[in-house]
Amino acid sequence: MWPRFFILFGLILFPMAVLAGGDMGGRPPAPLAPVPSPQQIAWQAMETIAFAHFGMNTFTNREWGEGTEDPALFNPSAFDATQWARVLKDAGFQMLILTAKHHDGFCLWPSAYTEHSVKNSPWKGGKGDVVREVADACRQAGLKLGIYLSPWDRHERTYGDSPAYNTFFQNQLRELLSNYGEVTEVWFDGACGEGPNGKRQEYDWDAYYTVIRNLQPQALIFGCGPDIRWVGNESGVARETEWSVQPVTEEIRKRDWVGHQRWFMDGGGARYADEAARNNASIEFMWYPAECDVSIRPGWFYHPEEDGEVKSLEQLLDIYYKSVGRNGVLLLNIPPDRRGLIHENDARRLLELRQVIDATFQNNLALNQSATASNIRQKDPRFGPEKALDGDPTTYWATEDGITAASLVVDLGQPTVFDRALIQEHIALGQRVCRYTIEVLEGEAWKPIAKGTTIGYKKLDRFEPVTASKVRLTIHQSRACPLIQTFGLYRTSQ
Ligand code: FUL
Repeated sequence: MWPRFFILFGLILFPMAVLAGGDMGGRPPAPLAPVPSPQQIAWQAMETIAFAHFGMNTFTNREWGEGTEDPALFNPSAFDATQWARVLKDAGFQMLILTAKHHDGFCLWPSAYTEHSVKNSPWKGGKGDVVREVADACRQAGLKLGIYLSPWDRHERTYGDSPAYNTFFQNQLRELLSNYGEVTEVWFDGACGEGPNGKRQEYDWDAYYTVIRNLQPQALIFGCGPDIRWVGNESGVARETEWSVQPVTEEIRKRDWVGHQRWFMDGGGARYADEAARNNASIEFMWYPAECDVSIRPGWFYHPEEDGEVKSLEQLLDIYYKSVGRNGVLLLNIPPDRRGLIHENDARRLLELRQVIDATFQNNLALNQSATASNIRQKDPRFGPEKALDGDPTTYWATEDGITAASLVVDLGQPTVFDRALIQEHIALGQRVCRYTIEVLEGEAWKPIAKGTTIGYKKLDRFEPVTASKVRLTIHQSRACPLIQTFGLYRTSQ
């Protein structure tokens, strides 16, 4: 009887159960559309990206060039892309986005389609290629490469003559996307002016996207593009409510990127479902995460008079908490100087920033502590609350389908001091949480220490140091059953 049962179980019932969707347990939650692509997930996990505004403006001490500058002015005295890569890598960046061409049209690579480039500069006798050296240095240091190519070009004669300029622009894109290895992000700026003949350029965005998708299918397109959105300001700060789930607006459909930018400046990123989805079930949504750009100095380009105006550690930390800590990616600009180096002041500040971030988040006080939850998906330990504390990004605490309010209690075992909390959703299956609270148990009563709305990839909360042994995370509202990948508690060293 028993041996026969084991044979029946082993050969038939167990495989059937596995095939049915779980190893004797419940089914994993279904994805909640829209979900990110694998490239969008990897991009978000970079958390901090460096931006380098370098070009003609570096030598003319301007922010926007006219396009009439003499290429002879471009002449860095000690250009060294390996120094950039070393500093940025040590500062924890995962990618560098370089301004291959800014609005003045001067190209940092020897483009075959214009004379306005490094090839007519004295630097390296006209044989230099900044894009090549930066691409090589990044690859060697293990940094990804992104390219900023300004659609607005104040030098190019064909600008404003739409079809001719569109061909020119696609040719430049082809050069950059064919000759420098893998490009992970293509950054399209929204600034745009009149052409020399007074006409306005009609950009052929779809043709540009086709070039990118053909040559670098894994690359993400920022800004005037479908994959990553501008957060809506240039201070590096996301909103307290920041959805990666966004309505596909008329502006996006029509490629009206100016109107689209206005939407985000007006707070579009916060408005996902609150107004749109609930009032209009037929609305279409897309995964559209926010990138938060800001410069470490007042200007985007290097100006010697700003050497003393590098943002303070406190300012940069605040930006970090308000970008990475609010479901955004931080794109921090560090403009190389006239030598062609990252200035010492900027390099020092970047390292200080990284040291504080690492020191703060290296020791998760909730890691592998015991936990209980008000609801566990089909009572299956694979979805238990301890999965939010195991440090494993592939596992998460999940509730039953239809349970959109629930709480998790961590038992730290002893009174513990902390002043930072970290929450992550398992975004591969969609962004869900709309509202949450974190509380500590004081005597018999739960006392709130942080409240928030969206979580998404990562939410960081700062509060005064508190001592507690029991901490509760309550999800009050969620688009579907919440999937909490990480709940962490930390103490700053300061
Ligand atoms: C803006 C540009 O006009 C600035 O010069 C800078 O490149 C910034 C990142 O984007 O729109």
